Amino acid sequence: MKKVLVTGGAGFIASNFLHYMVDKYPNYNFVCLDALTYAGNYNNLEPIIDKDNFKFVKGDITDIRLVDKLFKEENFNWVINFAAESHVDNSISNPSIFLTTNIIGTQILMDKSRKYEVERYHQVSTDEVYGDLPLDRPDLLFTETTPLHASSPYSSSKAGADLLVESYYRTFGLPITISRCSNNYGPYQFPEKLIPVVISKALKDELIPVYGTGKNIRDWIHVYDHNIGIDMILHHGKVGEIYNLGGRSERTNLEVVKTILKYLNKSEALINYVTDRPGHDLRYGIDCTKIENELSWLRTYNFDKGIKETIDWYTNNQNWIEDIETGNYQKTYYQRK
Ligand code: NAD
Ligand code: TDX
Repeated sequence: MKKVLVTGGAGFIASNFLHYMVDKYPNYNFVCLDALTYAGNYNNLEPIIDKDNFKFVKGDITDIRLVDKLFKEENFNWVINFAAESHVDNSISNPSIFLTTNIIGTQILMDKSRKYEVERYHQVSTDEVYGDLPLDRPDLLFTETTPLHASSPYSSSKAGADLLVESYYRTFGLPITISRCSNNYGPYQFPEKLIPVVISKALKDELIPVYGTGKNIRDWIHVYDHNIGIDMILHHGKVGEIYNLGGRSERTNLEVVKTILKYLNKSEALINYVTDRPGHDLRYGIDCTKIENELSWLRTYNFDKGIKETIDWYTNNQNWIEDIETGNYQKTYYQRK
C-alpha cells in the first residue's frame, strides 16, 4: 500500500501515467494535484475520476500553504513531480512562469517531502537539459553523465530543477530519483506540440507550420513506454540515480509530418515552412542503456505502430480537440465539482 502524490496529473504525460497506475495498483491511493493551467485538462482524467483509489485536488505546486496542508493530511509515501510549464515556444515569449513553476515549485515540493519524510521524491525531467547534438554526428548520444547545456528558458528551468533535486539528495539525503525522457507522443497531448498540431490541422486540411528547414531531429517515444519506465524506477530504481528514457526512434520533423500526412491520405502541399524557433535545438539523441540493463526496461511500441495508433486516437476523439479549441475544456472541472 502506498499513498502517491502525482503533480500535473491533468496534463498529457501524467494523465496517461495515472490511467495506467490507478488500474495497475488498486491498493495504492493516488492524489493528483494540478493547477489546471491552460495545459491542464480535467477531461483527461475521465477514465479514473470516479475510481476509489483516486482523488483530484485543484491547486498550485507553488502555493506553500496548500501544499503543506496536503502533505500533512495525506502522509504521502511517494511524490512524483510532473507539473511544469512544458512548451518551449511559450518559454521564449514568457520565461517568468517557467522559473516559478519549474524551479520554485520543485523546491517547495521537495521541502515538504523532507518535512513529511516521504520515501521517494521523483522528478520527471527531460533530455532537453543536455542541450542539443549536431545533425551530422549520429554516433553521438546523451548519457546520464553528459554535462547539462540547456538552450531555451524551458530547458534551463528544467536543468535548474534537476540540479536542485541532486542538491537535496547530497545535502539533505532526500531520497530522490530523476528520469530524463525524450519527446513523447500519444493520446491526450495538448495541441500545441508538434504531433497533435500536425494531426489536428491535417484532419481539417489546414496548413501545417514546419519551423525552419524541418531537418531538426527528435527521438520519439510513446507516452506509455515513458510511464512504464517511471513505474520501474519507483519500484526498482536506486535512490540518488538519474535514468535516461528514449524511444530509439529518431526522425526529422519533416519525416514525422510526412508520415502523418501519408497515413491520413493528405497532400504534402499542406506543409508550410515558417520562421524558425529562436535557439532551435538541432537534434536530441538519447542513450537509455542504463535503464535497459539495470531495470530491464523495454519499450512496447515502435514508432510505426505508435504513430498509427495515435493518429487513430485523435481521429476518433476530435471532440476532445474541439473542446480545447472552444475553451469548453476549462469548464468541465467546475461543472463536475
Ligand atoms: P503538459 O503541459 O501537458 O502538462 C502539465 C500539467 O502541469 C498540466 O496539467 C498543468 O495544469 C499542470 N501545471 C502546470 N503548472 C502547474 C503548477 N504551478 N501547479 C500545479 N500544476 C501545474 O506537460 P507534459 O508534456 O505532460 O509534461 C509533463 C512533464 O514531463 C513535465 O515536467 C515535462 O517537462 C516532462 N517531459 C515532457 C516531455 C514531452 O515530450 N512532453 C518529454 C520529457 C519530459
Ligand atoms: O508547429 C510546430 N512546428 C514545428 O516544426 C511545432 C509545435 C513544433 N515544431 C518543431 C519544433 C521541434 O523541433 O517540432 C519539434 C518538436 O516540437 P515540440 O512538440 O514543441 O517539442 P520540443 O520542443 O522538442 O520539446 C518537447 O520535448 C521535450 C516537449 O515540448 C518538452 O516538454 C519535452 O521536455
